[in-house]
Amino acid sequence: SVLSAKSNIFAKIAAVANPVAEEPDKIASNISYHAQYSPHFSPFKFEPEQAFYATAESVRDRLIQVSNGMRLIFIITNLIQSKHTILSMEYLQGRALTNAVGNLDIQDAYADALNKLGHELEEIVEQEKDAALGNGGLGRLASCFLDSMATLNLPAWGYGLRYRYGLFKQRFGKEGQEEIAEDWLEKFSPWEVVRHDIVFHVRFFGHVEVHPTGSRKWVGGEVVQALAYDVPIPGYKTKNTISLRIWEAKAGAEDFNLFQFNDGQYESAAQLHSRAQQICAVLYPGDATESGKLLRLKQQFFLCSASLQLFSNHGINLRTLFSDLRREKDGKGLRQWSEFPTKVAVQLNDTHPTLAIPELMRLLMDDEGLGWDEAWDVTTRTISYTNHTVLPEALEKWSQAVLWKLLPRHMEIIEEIDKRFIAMIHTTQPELESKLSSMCILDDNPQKPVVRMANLCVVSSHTVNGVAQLHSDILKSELFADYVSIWPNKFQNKTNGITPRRWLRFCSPELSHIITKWLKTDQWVTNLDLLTDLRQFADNADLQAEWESAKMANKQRLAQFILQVTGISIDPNSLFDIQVKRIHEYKRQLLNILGVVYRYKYLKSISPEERKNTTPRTIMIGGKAFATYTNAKRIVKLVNDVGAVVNNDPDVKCYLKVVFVPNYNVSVAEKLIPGSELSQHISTAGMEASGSSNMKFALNGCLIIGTLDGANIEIREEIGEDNFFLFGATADEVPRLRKERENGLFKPDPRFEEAKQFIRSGVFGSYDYNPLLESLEGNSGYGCGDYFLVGHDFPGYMDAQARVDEVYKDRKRWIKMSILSTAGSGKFSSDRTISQYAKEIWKIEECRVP
Ligand code: HBZ
Repeated sequence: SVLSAKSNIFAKIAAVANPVAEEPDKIASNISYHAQYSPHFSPFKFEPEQAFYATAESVRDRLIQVSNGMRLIFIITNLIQSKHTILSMEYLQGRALTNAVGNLDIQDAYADALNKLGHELEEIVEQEKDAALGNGGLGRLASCFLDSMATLNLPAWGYGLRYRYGLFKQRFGKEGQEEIAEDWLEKFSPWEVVRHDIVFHVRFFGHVEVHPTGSRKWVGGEVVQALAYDVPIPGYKTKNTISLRIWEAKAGAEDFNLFQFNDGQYESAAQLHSRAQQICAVLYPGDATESGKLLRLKQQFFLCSASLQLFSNHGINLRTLFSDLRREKDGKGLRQWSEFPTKVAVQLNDTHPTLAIPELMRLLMDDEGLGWDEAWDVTTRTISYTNHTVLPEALEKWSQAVLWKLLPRHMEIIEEIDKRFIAMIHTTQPELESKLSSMCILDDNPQKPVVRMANLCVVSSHTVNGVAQLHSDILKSELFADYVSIWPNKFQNKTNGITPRRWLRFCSPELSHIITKWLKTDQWVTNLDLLTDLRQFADNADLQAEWESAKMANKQRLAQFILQVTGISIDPNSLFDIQVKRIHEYKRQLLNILGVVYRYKYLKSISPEERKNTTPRTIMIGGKAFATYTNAKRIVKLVNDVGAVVNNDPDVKCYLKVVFVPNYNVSVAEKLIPGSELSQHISTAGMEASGSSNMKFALNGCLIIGTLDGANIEIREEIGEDNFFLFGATADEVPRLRKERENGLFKPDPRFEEAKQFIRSGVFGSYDYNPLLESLEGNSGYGCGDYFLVGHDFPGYMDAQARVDEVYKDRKRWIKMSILSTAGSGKFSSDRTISQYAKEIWKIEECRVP
């Protein structure tokens, strides 16, 4: 009866005439309406900035309408019970306008409407600030997944935090990178819908009360409110619009101490408010201090607790729904709880939301009255975990002492999970007893007792997956090897993917039109495997000519952009060679720049005539270094210093340009990737879990120079080994090579020594690069010199680069390889990845809105 009453209300809502116009004239008047009635700007201003906000609000009307329609259908058809959830501390959404009008298929109408109002859509979209609520691949992957979940009509949402300051803005001073707070909400975000009807209480600190019945309750401490903001995520040409729900932390009016305020104690009066605000202030606050660590843990718990208390995709509280079901049936309510995992799936995006495990146990036991066994059964069938890294320093370990203080009830539950796991090993797998000290969850090392979050995830999840085949194999053979004999079927691979909408259809319209023309269908946008049909035309002169001119148009646009942001003029006829990603020693931007240094030295050493026979190159490197990662910052500085010398050297500047692309983010990637011809994915083998920009470049017809690491291996298999510039040690050779180095058996290539020496000679300025270069020699902080094997892979890298130079001279061959790269990229659609998660982990099917 509740549902039917609701249906009546919703039917009335749906009967209201469609408020969103279809024709450009009406859209233009809708945009003008928003400009005029916007509470944010003067109605007499309609500069590009105001035009952007008014356009976005007009598009948002439509998104809300589609979204409400979908909720209505779900409520009437009772599909509402399905709640499949990704919990992620990061989403790297970037800009939304192009994507929204593209997915809703109203791009042309909005472009015409804006024309009528004296603006160009391309110019207006540039006004939008990136939503940078993430820092790298993990966050961007979550955002690609949202696009695919909506496009595939899956009843699945993402949950995250509404950080005020997302990823920092990168600026350069004398000493190199400087970090500036990036306020993406400075004006406001036109996309989010604040849900004042969805507020939960999240507790911190306090203590556990034991009742005479033996039941336990977490009470006291400090309580903050979690307020939901929904960001609608439209699927491509479907009525399904899902949400990214981001939580904001706030304190209530009762937490404001009016007495103290009136007494002039303004700061202490608002203390609880300011403490609540700290929770969502910054993405990855520094964690070198104890207070930093506590804040990060608070953020993680805040996300888990708010999202799990809700269990609700569409505004109905699932816990209430289950309680009702329980009452309605014959008192054997427990039967319904066992059905819970068929309705709810929670995917943990790395270990950051691990606290969802004890929080779900707590809710089920302490609030719903389930016993341990039953709560454990429900929890372990609900939770699954994706690992994104094998780097030991990135595997989270939290201090037991801090956890006992912040979350005393959760620590009791974690202890109990660990105790039962150990008991299970003793009784069923005694042969593993010797491994228990590394397999168990609590590390009781008296110096520093910690909780190992990855172990907690493995023990408590029904499925654990890696993000590329090699990485998943390494998880099974190394990181989680000891668990495989207990749960051989728990471990899976889900090779990452990228959304073809943002990463080809919208960022490179010219190339997209050519593909559609030659395939005689645009179905590839949702069925990327169709790209294989391009293979048959790879030698066709007409396609090659069209392909080359589309790539050239993208290169020219990129050159314009580079000039605008750096003042450096680059030649679109040179080979555009790009490496963009977070700066990390394992990603080996240092290998790239050492190669550049050697190339520069070589170009200086040959005659002007000989230079004319070389392949002119523009090398672009971009990415942010974590604020406290000193060596990464030195690499950024080195790239900038090398660029400053090379780009102004009259002998070589026609043959070599080096650009550090500042403030790399999603919208910058959308300009760089379509204009790229060669991209570098050159990590030490075994260290890059997958990589996903490699897929974006390949999809855009860019050739890859790379190692056998992460998804490079699968990309090379798909596009053909002849179309991939391979070099470097393989993952299974790495341990032996490190050992050899340690034993002084490594003989460096003379070119490697020359490049280092050239930097030391001061050609690139007086900055002290010795600490950086020393990390490639002797004994670095990692235990053996050159832990990342830059020296070992250097000659192979230089030879592969020489092959690139040669092939580039043969235009037909290069273009053919470029077409084959795109043609072989079908596997790397996030639609494929998400279909596999849906089928093999979440066990859900599409819910198509009629
Ligand atoms: O996840 C990345 C991997 O490095 C990359 O290979 C993979 O393609 C991508 C998606 O699966 N991992 C990250 O981006 N990880 C983090 O950003 C991170 C953030 C905070 C941490 C640890 C890792 O505490």
